[in-house]
Amino acid sequence: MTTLTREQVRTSRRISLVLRHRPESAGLTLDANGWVPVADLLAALGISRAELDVVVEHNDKSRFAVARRDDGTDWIRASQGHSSRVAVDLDLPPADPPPALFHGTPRTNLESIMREGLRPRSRDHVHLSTDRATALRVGGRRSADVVVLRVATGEMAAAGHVFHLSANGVWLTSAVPPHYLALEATNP
Ligand code: HQG
Repeated sequence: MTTLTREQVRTSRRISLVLRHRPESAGLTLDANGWVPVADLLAALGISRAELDVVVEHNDKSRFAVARRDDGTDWIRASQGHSSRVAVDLDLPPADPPPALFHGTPRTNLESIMREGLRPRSRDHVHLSTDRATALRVGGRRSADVVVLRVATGEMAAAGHVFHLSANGVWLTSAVPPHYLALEATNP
């Protein structure tokens, strides 16, 4: 994968902000499922289609999806990570999770999480990773002292909790009650 230049990373962050959290900051409105016309995004950000395509294609987590509609127009959305205040329905089908998934978080959150479970906080969903290394990286965005929790997703699904798999491989669910959580050893 090509590494993005600093300018391209800046553009990618701006697109994340607009498509997940603050569309109004660019004068845009997302449709009910989080999509905006590519042409509108380009105009709002003052970038070319070629510049956008590089950022979409080489994004380290494939955060954005582009889809062509029947009328020939291209639309773009963030595949996950939206703020709840933007009220986006990703319209993903329920999916059967693997028996266990992982969540990385700063150690300072541990006590509260073990007491009240994982909550989506300002986002629409709790985000779960398929492997410990990814969970460590996610938690590591915020702290050097990260813990990884193992989530008994198989048991949760059996108990009726609903899961979705985003287009870029992140597992999403509404909340995780504490009794499905176990602290993982952090060393590989
Ligand atoms: C914590 C990145 C105390 C939770 C990643 C996390 C991910 C609690 C923080 C995506 C808690 C929320 C999301 C409780 C949850 N008590 N703390 N009861 N429940 N927390 O950023 O999962 O780079 O909303 O552990 O790859 O860290 O943006 O969630 O630390 O997929 O594309 O509250 O963001 O993707 O933080 O990360 P976030 P997250 P991008």
